[in-house]
Order: sequence, then C-alpha cells, then structure tokens
Amino acid sequence: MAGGQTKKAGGEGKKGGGETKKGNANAGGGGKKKEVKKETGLGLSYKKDENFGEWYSEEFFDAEIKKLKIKNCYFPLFVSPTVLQKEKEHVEGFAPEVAWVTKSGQSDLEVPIAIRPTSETVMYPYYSKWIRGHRDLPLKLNQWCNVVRWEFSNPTPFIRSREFLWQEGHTAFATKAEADEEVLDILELYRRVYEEYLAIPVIKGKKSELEKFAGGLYTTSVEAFIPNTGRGIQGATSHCLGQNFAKMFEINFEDEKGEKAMVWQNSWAYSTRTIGVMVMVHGDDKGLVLPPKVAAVQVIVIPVPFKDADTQGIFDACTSTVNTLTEAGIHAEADLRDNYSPGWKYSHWELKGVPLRIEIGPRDLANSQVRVVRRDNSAKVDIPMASLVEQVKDLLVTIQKSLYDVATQKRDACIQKVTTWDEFIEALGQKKLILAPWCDEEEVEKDVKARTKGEMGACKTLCTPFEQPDLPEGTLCFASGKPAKKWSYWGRSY
Ligand code: 87F
Repeated sequence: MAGGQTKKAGGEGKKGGGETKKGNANAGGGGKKKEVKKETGLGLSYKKDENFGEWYSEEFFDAEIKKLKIKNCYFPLFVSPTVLQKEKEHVEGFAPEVAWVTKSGQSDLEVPIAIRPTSETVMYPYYSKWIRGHRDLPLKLNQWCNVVRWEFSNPTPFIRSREFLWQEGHTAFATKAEADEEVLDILELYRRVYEEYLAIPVIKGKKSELEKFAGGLYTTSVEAFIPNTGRGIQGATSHCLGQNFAKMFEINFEDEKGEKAMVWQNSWAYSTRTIGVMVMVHGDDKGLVLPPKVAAVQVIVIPVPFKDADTQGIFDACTSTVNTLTEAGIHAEADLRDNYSPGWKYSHWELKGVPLRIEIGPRDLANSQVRVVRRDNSAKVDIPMASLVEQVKDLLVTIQKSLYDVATQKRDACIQKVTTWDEFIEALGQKKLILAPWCDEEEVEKDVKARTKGEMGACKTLCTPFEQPDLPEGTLCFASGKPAKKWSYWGRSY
C-alpha cells in the first residue's frame, strides 16, 4: 500500500492492490503505462529518465511480492460461526474484538455472522482442499482488503481504528527453511516501504514470546518510534506460523517420498497504520508533511497577482508550469481559484502536506523564473524556467532524503542504552526508546509490565533487534539481575 494507500487518503482512489496502475491517468506520459513498463534489472520497472512519475511513485510493495510469485486474491468479508470457532484457541483471546452481524433490517438473523478480523479461518479451509501433493507447494496468496476489530481502548485515526485496510499474505511451504527465508524477505520489503517511501526509520527484529502472535511459531516486526509521545509503534509484522494452523485445518500434502506431511506456513501484514505513523513522524504545527514519493500532489502552483499586474499572463504561466512538470512525470496541480487569496492557499496546501509550492507573481513572470518553497523546512529558492524540471526533480529527491535524515536524527536522539533498573526508570520517564540487556524470560517481561503500569500505559518489549550490540560475558538483565541473553528494545507503545 506504500504509494497506493497514501494516495487513497489523498483522494486518488484505487481498486485493490492488484490494479493499481490501470486507472492512474495523471501519472505522466498519459496512456502509455503498460508499454513503458519493462524491467530495468535494478528492481524498478520504470526508468527515471523515461517516466519520472512512475519511477517515483511505483506501487512498490505489490510489485515486489509479485516478483516473489505471490498471487493476489480475494476472500469473503463474512465468516460463519462454525468456521470462526474452528481454531478456538487462537480466536479465544481475540473474541471480544470480533464484530457480528445479528440483524437484517428489523429481523434477527437465524445465525449471526462474523466480520473478518483477519482471514485465517476464511482462507485455510481452502488451503486444505487445494494442497494435495508437494507439487501444489508453495502456495502463496495475498489479499488487499478491509478488516474489522472492535477496539475498546482509545481509537486513534489510522493508528487504531475499528475498520482498517491492509494486505494480508498467507503462504504455505513444504519445508521450514523456505518459510524462514520468506519471513525475512517480506520483513525487508516492509523496511523498505517505511524507509524508502515513507521516509521513516524502523528497527527490524523479533518479538518476545509474550508479544508474538500466539498462534504462530515466531513473529518478526519493523518498529517505528514517535519522539513526541515517546512511544514505539509496530509498523508491520511477518510471522512464521510453523505447523500450528496446518494441524488445526488439516493442511497436509504427500511429499516426494509419498509420505503424508504437514505444511509450514507464514502470514504477514501491513496496514493503513502506515499513514498514521507517517502523519505522526513528519507532521508539524502547520499540518501534514508528505514525503514526495507518496504524495498524490507533489507540486502545487499558485498565482500571486498584484493589483495592475498582468493577471492573465500570470495564470497562463501557472498553467504552462503545471503542463511542463506533468509532462516530466511530476504530479503537479495549479490552484487557480479566484475567490481565495494567495496566503490562504499557501496555508491550505501546507495543511495538506504538499512537498513543494511554486509561486508565480509579476516579478517572476518578468524574469522568466518561479519561486519554489519547500514544505518541510520553508526554504525558498528562485528557479529559472529554463531549468524548472531538473531543479524540481532534484528538490523532490532532496526533500525525501532530508525527511528521512531528520526523522532518523530525532529517533536516534531518543535511543537510550541502559544496564540497570534505575537507569531504565529514568529513561522511561524521559520518553526514551530503551535498549537494555535482558534474560529473555516471560515472567520478567510480565513483571516489568506490572511495575511500570500507570496512566501512560505499561512498558513492554518492542523487539529484539537483529542488529545486536556487543554483549560482554557476565552482563546482567536490567530487570531480574540474571545473566542477560540479548539486547532488547523496551518502551511504551501504541
Ligand atoms: C482480532 C480478532 C480475531 C489479531 C484479532 O498478524 C482474531 C485476531 O487473529 C487475530 N487480532 N489477530 C492476529 C492476526 C494474525 C495475523 N493474521 C494475518 C497477522 C498478519 C496477517
């Protein structure tokens, strides 16, 4: 959903993940999308010089999973109670969040029907039917859909909402080794969605036993951090389910030796929460700040007519500027409304987070130049019309990088390494993202949660980063004093 989802929020609607390119009429070079699309061998389908717009806002995640031979599909929204209860253990803990349809009009339904909170129970009965022999494997499906979870704790737009959009991938393999490999391949794609598109630094790691998806074998995640609130936030997850679901749903196959075996499964998801994290990380007191790569409008052109100036000339220059940029594949629009002042328009488009504003007034017209203003740092520069495209492209690239660098600096300034309980409590009070040596015992994590419970919510593990600092022999757990096994990130979270 990297670009796609963000665009949806900006009003450039798209259908599902699979059809993202088709309806995108303003993507520059109008109408030639299919023909232009060819592999460059660099992991991108568009060349920067041939189609800048598509190169820049490619539907990254969907294209990448297609390269991994994952097919898009769609399963129904409604789940029958019998199917839902099939995997009781897994659903039990989540049961209060399941929404049920109990009426049609005024009449009670004979059998209430659930709305999917996730699609395991809808999909896996078919996996059991479709998978017979080793040649049916791997089975790799993804769906872009909505799910409903009846949240009770403070719903927050995009971050925790009762309905949200996501992609959920569900794959089945003959061997654990294949499943293990895919878990990390997908996690890397999630990292890239956050870092390369949303300009948000994330930490890749493994969840603790307490925080993992209980139905699976192990859970990996990418974790982001919101400096202003001092809270961690899970950006996406990639689970190895092991054979738990295969047992419950009887997903068996005949292996190469003709023996009956059980599949190894994974599931993975990221959601519209990405939008919430992006708003929280980059937004400022004037409103949204969108990274150019995911901005539906990358450049807004605003006429600045003065009294007695050549108003028509200025408006024409705005239109031709938009045309020039659009032809170069840049998503540009002009705000030519005559019932709002330039100042009002500046605020309006700042609120919407448009990365670049171009102002054209009488002086610019006379000098064949435009004034360009960056949304992220308000820097202004005059650009000659002759080098407009080149310089706007460079600025968009610069802004994308700068947003990532600034976000990384702020995040890193919040990371605090501690080794004792006192240091831990002090860092927690300072809203830090805490890296601490831990004995990796579930009881100790529960104890930390209990001891830090307060108005602000308890502190828990966010992840054990794959990138581990040195852990000298004899290092003790900050919470239990037992020998530490690893460094883990701790913090309050969303
Ligand atoms: C709420 C109600 C019912 C989370 C729920 O993470 C069931 C569930 O199974 C539930 N909330 N979960 C866990 C979801 C696991 C897994 N599903 C596929 C993922 C990735 C995508």
